[in-house]
Amino acid sequence: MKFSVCSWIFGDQPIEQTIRDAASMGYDEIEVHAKDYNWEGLIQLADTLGIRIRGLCADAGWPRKETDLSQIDPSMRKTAVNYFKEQISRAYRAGAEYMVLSPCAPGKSEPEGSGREEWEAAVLSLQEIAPYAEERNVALVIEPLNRYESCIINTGWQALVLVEETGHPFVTTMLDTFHMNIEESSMEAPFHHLGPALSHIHVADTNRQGLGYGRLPWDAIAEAVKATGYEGTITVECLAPELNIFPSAEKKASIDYVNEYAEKSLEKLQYLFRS
Ligand code: LER
Ligand code: MN
Repeated sequence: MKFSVCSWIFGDQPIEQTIRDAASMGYDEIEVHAKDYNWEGLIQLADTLGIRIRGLCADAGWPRKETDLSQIDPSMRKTAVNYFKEQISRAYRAGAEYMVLSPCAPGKSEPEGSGREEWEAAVLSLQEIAPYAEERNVALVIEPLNRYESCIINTGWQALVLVEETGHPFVTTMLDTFHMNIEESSMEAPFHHLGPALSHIHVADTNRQGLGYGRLPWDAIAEAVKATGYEGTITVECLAPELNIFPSAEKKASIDYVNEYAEKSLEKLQYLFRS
């Protein structure tokens, strides 16, 4: 099992600093946001520090329609398909093996069409970008997001149906414990249900803080993951608490929270999976 951390949780901190910090914390890998970076330079830096950029996380978000593969407007959907081809090119230039993405632009919680239309548009778009990803050896990992972030795929089961309908070996799926806590009726069953179709995992606690800072049953989750035989990467994706409007004795910057969660979550993962 490899452990990694998402770069986007560190906000506007320079990516080079984030790679250095993740390496010194002891992470095996870093999942980098698919921004317009100098990828050759980042690969070199990561190599020097002994950390690997094995995957990217797509740079997309509502209301940027050009980043929405579930667009029911055909010409806008075409723009989104081209946008994602560029995202895949970035993954290729980064030497990444996978890219996490949601075919419904994150934050699009209401469909513009019937919902079914968005689903069909998403399948078409994935079928169009999958061969492009295959040529570049980048697996597309569909992430189910909670209802406030996606209007078409909220659960592992729905993601699996979408993957099956898309029918391309380079389109796979994953689970994120933060979204699971909102949408799934069990924190264990989806791991068993996806089984070999599970190709990635994101982790954060109930409040999206570090592992152990909320109420998720980490021992049971780890047992479920082990039982599937999953041996891929687990990526930490935790966020700082919302800004508190009440005066507090403790004035701590968001980046300090994120660094603390990233460190403590890695310790927890090592304890759960390696001890
Ligand atoms: C968004 O909530 C999320 O979980 C990310 O992995 C995708 O941007
Ligand atoms: Mn996630």
